Amino acid sequence: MDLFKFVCFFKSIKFMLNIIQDIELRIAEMQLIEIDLPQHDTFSSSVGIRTSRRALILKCIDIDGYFGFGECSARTDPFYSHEFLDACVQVIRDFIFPLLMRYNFQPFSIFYHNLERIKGWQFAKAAVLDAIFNTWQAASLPHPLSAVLNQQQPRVPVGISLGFQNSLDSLLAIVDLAVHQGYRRIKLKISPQQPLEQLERIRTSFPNTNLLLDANGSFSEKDFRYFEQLEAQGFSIIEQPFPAERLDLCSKIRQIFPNLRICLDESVSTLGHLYSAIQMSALDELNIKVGRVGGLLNALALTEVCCKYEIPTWVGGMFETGIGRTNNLLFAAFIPQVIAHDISPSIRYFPEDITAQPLTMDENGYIQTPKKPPIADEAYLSKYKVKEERLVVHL
Ligand code: OSB
Ligand code: MG
Repeated sequence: MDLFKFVCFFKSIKFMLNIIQDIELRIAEMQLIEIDLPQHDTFSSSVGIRTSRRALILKCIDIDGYFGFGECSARTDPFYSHEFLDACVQVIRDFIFPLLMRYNFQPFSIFYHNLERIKGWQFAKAAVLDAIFNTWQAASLPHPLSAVLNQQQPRVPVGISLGFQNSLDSLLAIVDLAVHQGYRRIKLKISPQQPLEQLERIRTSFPNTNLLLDANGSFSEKDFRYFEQLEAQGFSIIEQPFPAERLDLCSKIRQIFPNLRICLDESVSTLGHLYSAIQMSALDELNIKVGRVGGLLNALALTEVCCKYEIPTWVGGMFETGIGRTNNLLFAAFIPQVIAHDISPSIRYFPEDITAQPLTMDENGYIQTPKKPPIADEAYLSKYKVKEERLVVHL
């Protein structure tokens, strides 16, 4: 399909790393603010059901008083990945923050290198790094994205991810609404229990809509018949059909059903995972979530590899608040030739978002690229705050 033709404009991240590696860390405090933000709707997928978003917002303050925000986008349970919010708080408090204190007032690269000693915990690391980078930007120091040579796009094309619905009628209705709102792609959560006739009805009712199916790893080798039917119905892409580590099954269905593209999500949280998936011919596309892959620098490195291998990539979401979504948008604005990123406007998720300026989408399915990193509205933060912990550097 022509739409998937991908042109690579990405320039080496080595240039960017050179610029930021010598920036000295000057951290005075890291605040861990847990909020519970009511959602508009219940969101249901193979991963679980949720009516409010418990989120962890990080505020990093430097010794001159400049500050920046990051969001830890892990869920509160270990049903998407092993990481969950309370455990991330513990990892940040007991392991990442002590490293920060130890390597404070030294070049960033020393801290970043030592961060590798902590195995995994990508969501926790990503949140800390985002907060640090945004603090640099506030202090007029280079942000990793300001040092990337790609052109920043003025607006970002977006799509919506829709959870399970109780009936075919309500599924048809919400897809219709999303199409009319202008979303450039509709992602539907699926599982082996979902009747294929329902998906066929959606496919034939919206013949010109970009539809993506996301299974969150819920299928197994017993379900190959299901994929045969999806391919026959004209579906062209499925996200994370099998559990994260079953790249073997992804390779297999790519051989059996060449018209069904495989997009990976949960399978790839490191560069090593991506290289393994490429070697096994297990993917056609990659959904990059900055949190899942351990932060912006890894996300850029993965983007670069995908460009090299001509694997289309786009930015995924975890139902973030305006903080995480603004950070995601700023990253997405540097990826060219994308059909849509999984980043919806604030109104889709929460009646009240915690950023001062809610993110809005135009009728063509674009969100304007934010001018600056996100700032949380302190009044909203305290309104929805359930817990707060301050980690202070002893100067
Ligand atoms: O698999 O992409 C996923 C949300 C939580 C956990 C996993 C996923 C998702 C989404 C939401 O699909 C996308 C969004 O933030 O709009
Ligand atoms: Mg997914």
